[in-house]
Amino acid sequence: MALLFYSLVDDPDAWREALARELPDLDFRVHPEIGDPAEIEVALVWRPPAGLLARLPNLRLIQALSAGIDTMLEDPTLPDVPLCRMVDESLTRTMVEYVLAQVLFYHRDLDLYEEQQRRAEWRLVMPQTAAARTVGVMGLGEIGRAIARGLVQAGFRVRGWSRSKHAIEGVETFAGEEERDAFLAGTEFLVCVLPLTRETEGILNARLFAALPKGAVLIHVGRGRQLVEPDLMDAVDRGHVRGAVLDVFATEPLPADHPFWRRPRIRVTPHVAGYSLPSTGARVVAENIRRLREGRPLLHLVPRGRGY
Ligand code: NDP
Ligand code: OXD
Repeated sequence: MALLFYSLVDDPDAWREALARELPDLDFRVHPEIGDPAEIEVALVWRPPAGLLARLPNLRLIQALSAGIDTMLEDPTLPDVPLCRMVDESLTRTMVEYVLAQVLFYHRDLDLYEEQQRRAEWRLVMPQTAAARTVGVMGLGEIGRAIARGLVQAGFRVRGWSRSKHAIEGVETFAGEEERDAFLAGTEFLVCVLPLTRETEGILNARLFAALPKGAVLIHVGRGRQLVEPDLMDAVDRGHVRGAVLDVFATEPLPADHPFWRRPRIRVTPHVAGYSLPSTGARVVAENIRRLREGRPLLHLVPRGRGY
């Protein structure tokens, strides 16, 4: 069986080695060295260019290297074969670490001290306890639930919002449009870990920022097009939003002349919040290939109509 690997961010050699340990007979081909397209049955991909997968006439499985599959679903030529997301312990763990690091950064007022340092200003701010802070997580899926649990363990008051209602120990949960403003009203630190869909595109907008308490912080690790960029800059400039850390952008890489790079109180990271290590991710991919071969149900199959 031949597999086609396409990614501009993942290391093909590391994935080849990790998959060879699981499936020694797998014919691992790295784009653009496809060979005979008719031999490719599995595509292991991160944001493949539109049209690439349609060139594989015998494709049986599209396995994403990512949790988000939004760009693939936007490809009108995407073959009608099973599409599976990445759900992997290293991806989840790195996301939890990233969000915890950012929440702790603002919780311990490190943004204020960065600004004070620029003015050589020595001024102490009494720290709050974590228990006095409320962190709200938008999206309670594989990753959002783990983030919420990690925040509970770190001592924060945690609430979460999703499409359907969830029960998570120690987390106050909200669901749907009707409960969104109630969720936002009590949220000091807002974490967005939603998938990009028609419903979530542009969700981080002026109306949402206005529903947050003054001085709220945004930690955005979902998808760039969920954010209405001018609305965030306006909310930050007015001081309604204290600061934002953005890991995802409508255009990636973020262009060098984009205002976010130099905007006070907006921090940028290059889509690094989460990543799937080949050592753990390959086990997930190999399991799905075994299931495909044996005709068993696939893991993390994306329902096409749902969009995530
Ligand atoms: P899941 O599909 O497991 O979870 C998605 C969650 O979002 C679910 O709780 C779902 O609700 C909720 N949701 C979807 N649509 C809506 C809506 N309209 N209103 C309210 N809630 C909604 O995804 P993951 O947790 O695995 O990943 C989430 C996203 O995180 C990815 O799609 C990707 O965009 C982003 N990501 C970013 C990374 C980075 O490095 N920055 C790395 C990994 C992921 P319900 O539970 O009711 O279905
Ligand atoms: C993902 C991502 O969705 O890396 O996994 O953004």
